[in-house]
Amino acid sequence: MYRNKTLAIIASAIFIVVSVGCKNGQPDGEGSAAGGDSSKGVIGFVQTGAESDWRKAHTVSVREAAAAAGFELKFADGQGKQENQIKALSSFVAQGVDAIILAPLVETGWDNVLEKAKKRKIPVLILDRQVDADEELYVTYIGADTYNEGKLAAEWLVKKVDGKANVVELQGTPGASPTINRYKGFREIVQKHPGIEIIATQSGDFRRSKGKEVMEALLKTHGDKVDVVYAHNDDMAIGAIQAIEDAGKKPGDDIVLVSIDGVRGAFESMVEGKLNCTVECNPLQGPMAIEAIEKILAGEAGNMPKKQMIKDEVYDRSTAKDVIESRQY
Ligand code: GYE
Repeated sequence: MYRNKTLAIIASAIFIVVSVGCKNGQPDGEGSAAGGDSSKGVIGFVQTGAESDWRKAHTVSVREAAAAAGFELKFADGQGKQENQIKALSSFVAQGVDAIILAPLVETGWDNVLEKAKKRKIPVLILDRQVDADEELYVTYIGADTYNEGKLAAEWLVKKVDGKANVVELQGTPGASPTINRYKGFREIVQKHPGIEIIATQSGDFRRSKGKEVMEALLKTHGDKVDVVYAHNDDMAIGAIQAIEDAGKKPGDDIVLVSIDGVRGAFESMVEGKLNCTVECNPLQGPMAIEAIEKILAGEAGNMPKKQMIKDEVYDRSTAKDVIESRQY
């Protein structure tokens, strides 16, 4: 009897742990709740992963804004795979959440799953990265003008190197809209300056470790020919800085580095003199996204523009020290 009772207590303890760890019968990372109550409604948020410091700040911003507004937020971590994101989105549709926020890993391949949401009349807001899909399938897109960020990085560089340099480029995740846009925007400016040559371009997947790895290989192949690193995000630039130092060179002086995001690590690197410039890309998109969801749920989706862009600034070594304390991410 005593033994049975003990077993029953152990069994119910295991049940509680399992049910807390797998809310709604889903494994962690594919739909775990993140606080807030559901009085206002339930939002399913499908995130790309946690590839960079920018991404971590983005996740926190959305979670906090949802909680502050009184929504329950169900969070799905795509872990860098589109198939995970598609599964999570389908599952949110099946659960009948009130609205979905999708930060799409790549641009294409969303039509089918967005159709499912539309059929169930669940509004979808595309956040941060863009989709290449029929505009009728989502309510609005909110994010940064990543094409312009590529242009701003190039304009800063042209001035810095006086129109003459060999550049190596560290691209973001292949097929992601900021990768495509930062690639194209940079070239729009650079092609007007024949003295600037992009001698190599390779993906570092927006990750610090991959940025370092790719930079090591590029330095082996191109050696002293490399004058400039253009990285599609700060994390890859920080990885490249390590590779440059390991190769016995001085980042920021022997090799100029320009990147995008404006995360704290980039400001620290600029203060140390190792990164030359970062173009801001604001990840604090939660308040804007949640405000839009509130409007959509209040029946005001019809008046909403299809694209809402956030404005960015350029920072370089000369201003880093003065602004670092005021940075929020
Ligand atoms: O630049 C990078 C992140 O989609 C704009 O994704 C975003 C990019 C950001 O991982 O750091």
